[in-house]
Amino acid sequence: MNRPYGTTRTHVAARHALLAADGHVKSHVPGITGAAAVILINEAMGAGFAQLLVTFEAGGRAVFPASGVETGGYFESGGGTVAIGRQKKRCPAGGFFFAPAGEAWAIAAPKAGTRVTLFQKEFAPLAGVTTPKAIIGDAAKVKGQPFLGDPDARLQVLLPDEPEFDLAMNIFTYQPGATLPFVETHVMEHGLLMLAGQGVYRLEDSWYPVAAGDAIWMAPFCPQWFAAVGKAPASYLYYKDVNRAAL
Ligand code: UGY
Ligand code: MN
Repeated sequence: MNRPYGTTRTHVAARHALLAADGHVKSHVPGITGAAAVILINEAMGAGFAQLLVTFEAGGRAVFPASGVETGGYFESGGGTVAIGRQKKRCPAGGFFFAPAGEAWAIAAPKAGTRVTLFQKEFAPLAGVTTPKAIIGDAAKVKGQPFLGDPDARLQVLLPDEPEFDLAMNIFTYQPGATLPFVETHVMEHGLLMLAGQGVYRLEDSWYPVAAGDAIWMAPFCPQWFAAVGKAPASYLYYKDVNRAAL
């Protein structure tokens, strides 16, 4: 949609942000070549994690050495080969992966135009608990469960909800008219990408119209609520920090 000069739906507040695609600006990210990489959310915004959108050209690559950072990735479209340590698999659209801290990982041989969202965070080890393992999977094989009993709001939990994982990556799909059942306020932070459809997102005391392609940051304790609006289902991919002590 063409917007009048000087306007955008993008809004960056102290504890939440809506980032519409019309404002995207590429960054050079070490390790990513042959691709347009946009850093949508990171510490400079006030977040405890980073969210990147990478659009690959044919022959593009992402090559990251082992470090203290863990990465969750999701192929929104296209496809590519993911290698984590000794695991290697072709991911189609809907493919996802988790590369734990301490393991090198790469995306190679992407189809031209492949869009991948990356969530990255410093791993927080938990005393007495083993470190999480690498995962390469396909969201099409993860069944959506009714959220708090609502069959019209379904949640796909892509990574195991086990104490070793401090990062969750989920897909929420709402039938038209379905909503989050209440205004959530929680310590966990979110980074989100609208994958399909449209709706209204409440963030703190503001309500935003949102649609596929929008990204959202919700700081810890940001009151949040969503209603799917329109004739087609709405879905979003989101990040959440999980399974760690309060203090
Ligand atoms: O997992 C969640 O906290 C999820 N219900 N939040 C959200 O969709 N904004
Ligand atoms: Mn939430």
